[in-house]
Amino acid sequence: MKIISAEFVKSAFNKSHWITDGRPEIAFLGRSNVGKSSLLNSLLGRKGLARTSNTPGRTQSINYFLVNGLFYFVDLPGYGYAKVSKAMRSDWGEMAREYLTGRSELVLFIQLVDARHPPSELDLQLNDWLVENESPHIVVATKSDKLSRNEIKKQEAAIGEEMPDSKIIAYSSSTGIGRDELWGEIGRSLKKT
Ligand SMILES: Nc1nc2c(ncn2[C@@H]2O[C@H](COP(=O)(O)OP(=O)(O)OP(=O)(O)O)[C@@H](O)[C@H]2O)c(=O)[nH]1
Ligand SMILES: [Mg+2]
Repeated sequence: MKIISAEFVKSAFNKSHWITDGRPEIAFLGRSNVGKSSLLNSLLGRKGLARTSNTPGRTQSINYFLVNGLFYFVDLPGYGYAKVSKAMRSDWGEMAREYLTGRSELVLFIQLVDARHPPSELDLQLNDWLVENESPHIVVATKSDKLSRNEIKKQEAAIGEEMPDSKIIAYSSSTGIGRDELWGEIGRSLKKT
């Protein structure tokens, strides 16, 4: 897809801030620090559009980015960041659940996992949830620039064994591996709307 425009629209801290113009949405989900905001920037070819950081928990709100005036990329806060308080962790659960179940605008869920490690318990829970709800989704194994080609193959197979009902794409926001393939999937999901 040719990116003609990509702009940050707003941050939502509660339901009353959610966007209501009905444009289709693509959501980025995954544990804190896995690389959601980086993936979004990499797909759009705009380095600093979504804020990224080495500090887990950078993205605390639901952030909307309008692409080509046609659809939204939705950057969600990460889960599983141990250092935030218990209350904040359950807030994530509630806010995410509410968002993920209540949005007919969502045409594709992009679940990120770290290509270097086996999926965590929370990764598997989210994946189960996506599969059970028959939510259109893709699993993106990111940071694969940290692995050799052989290791990528191995990890893809290992993740595939744990998430047998999901398509898996190896990705790197640093090198752009997997970018064309992922755009293909995004394009297809938008055509269905
Ligand atoms: N080498 C490498 N580093 C990456 C990649 N993607 C993200 N990173 C790094 O990982 C760190 C976290 O990236 P973010 O994009 O901020 O992660 P996030 O999932 O948005 O994190 P939260 O907003 O805290 O949930 C940053 O230091 C990024 O530079 C990648 O594909 N390769
Ligand atoms: Mg982020």
